[in-house]
Amino acid sequence: MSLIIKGGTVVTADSETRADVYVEGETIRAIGLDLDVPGGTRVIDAGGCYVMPGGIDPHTHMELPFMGTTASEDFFTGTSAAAAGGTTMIIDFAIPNPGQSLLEAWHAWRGWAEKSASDYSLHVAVTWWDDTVHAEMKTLCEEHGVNSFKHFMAYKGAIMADDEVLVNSFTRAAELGALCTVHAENGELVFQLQKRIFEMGIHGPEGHPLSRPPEVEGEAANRAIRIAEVLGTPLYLVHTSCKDALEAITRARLEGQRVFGEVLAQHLVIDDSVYRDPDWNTAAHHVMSPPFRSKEHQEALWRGLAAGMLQTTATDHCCFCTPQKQAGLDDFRKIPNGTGGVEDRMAVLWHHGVNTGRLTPSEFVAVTSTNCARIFNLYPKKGAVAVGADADLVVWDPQGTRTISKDTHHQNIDFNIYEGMTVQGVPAITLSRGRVLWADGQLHTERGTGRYVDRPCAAPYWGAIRKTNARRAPTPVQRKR
Ligand code: URQ
Ligand code: ZN
Ligand code: ZN
Repeated sequence: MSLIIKGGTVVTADSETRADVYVEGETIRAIGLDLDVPGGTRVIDAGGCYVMPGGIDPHTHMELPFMGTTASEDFFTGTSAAAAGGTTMIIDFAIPNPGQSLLEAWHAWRGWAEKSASDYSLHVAVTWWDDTVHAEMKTLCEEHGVNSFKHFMAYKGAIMADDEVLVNSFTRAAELGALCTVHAENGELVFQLQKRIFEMGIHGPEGHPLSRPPEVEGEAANRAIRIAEVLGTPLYLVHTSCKDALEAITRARLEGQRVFGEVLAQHLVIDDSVYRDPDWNTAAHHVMSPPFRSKEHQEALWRGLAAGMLQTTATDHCCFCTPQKQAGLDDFRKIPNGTGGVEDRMAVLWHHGVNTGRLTPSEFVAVTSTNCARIFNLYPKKGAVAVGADADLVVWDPQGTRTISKDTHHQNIDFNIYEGMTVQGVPAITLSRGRVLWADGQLHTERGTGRYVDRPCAAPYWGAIRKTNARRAPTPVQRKR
């Protein structure tokens, strides 16, 4: 099957060009004007629109078992909602319980993800340590296309990685040429502050942000960065939510350390006033970690994103419906942490980023797709409008508008954190490897058409670990007896 996307402006991370895009089967075959295409080629009219790489969301948790329940969005409904929003690939997480085989967890998540409607890959979390973890990290890298290992520095008593796990895992990842990623919050501080806040009689969702202030994230971000620096491991900080963590990333990057930062779309536009909403359910639906911050942090995050100190945007899509959130009715510590957003990320970033002048269309492509593809070694198969790349494309209508609502979204959750937000700039058509998943305001997704995407180690984008490699190997002092 062949199709040509005609009349659009192709936007890549580097340029904007008036050009048509010809797709044969699953692959982009030609880009240019006056292309000579076979008879019977399907024509997609992109007049007045941009043609961009499909979004890649490097941080989702479809059907995650967590805090005594399971996230309500599964891999089919989640990748379908993603397509409705212009995102054509997700990177989710296989998260073993402490003591559980990493390989076993990876296989379990692979099974759940089979139903995906678009392509996916899996980070693997290191939640404990012994020789089997050391061995399985190598197997995952060499035989299962894993090049990134996640470490939760929060969630004490559950999946928290302490310094011993961090040092062992970062060391192993450096040997394997893999990237380490961290959820940077000091889990011990959170645990103690939660207890202290609860004992002060604060039991509602307003207690959540009080127990994890920006300093708690800043400390962990800096600690992870310093450990990675000493061990020579490239590091990626997920959901950077505050100035404290951004400053740690900026310092490291300016000193030549290979550190990457991710910011969630929601942390850029929603502030912590949500936790004082008089409606318990509304406040609880915003309980996620790190929490929403005061407005000053948002402007700093926008500047960090535009300045290239933060490279990717994500959603941490981890949905819990109202009855699930109500597990914490009497104790905010029991509210399952997570929000939705996989469908809204691109439009929210275009409206608040491009329409305001904070981001150019090319920078938008970089932070929603291309940078992620380069960091996780998917480029140029993914994250590119280039001959030979997968035809993961979005025809973006900069004039189209949408008012975001739980009543009209395609996400399997009974709440939307962007409820009532009207955005200008929406996906008109979304294609995954040449297959139309979204058009005319309708989903055309099918269970199981998504594929697992291998991510080889030693991504060229990580480059030499400049600062650490500069350290000379220590030598013993020769002493006379
Ligand atoms: O911490 C995460 O990234 C997972 C458990 C989703 N929940 C959240 O609050 N961010
Ligand atoms: Zn996290
Ligand atoms: Zn997460």
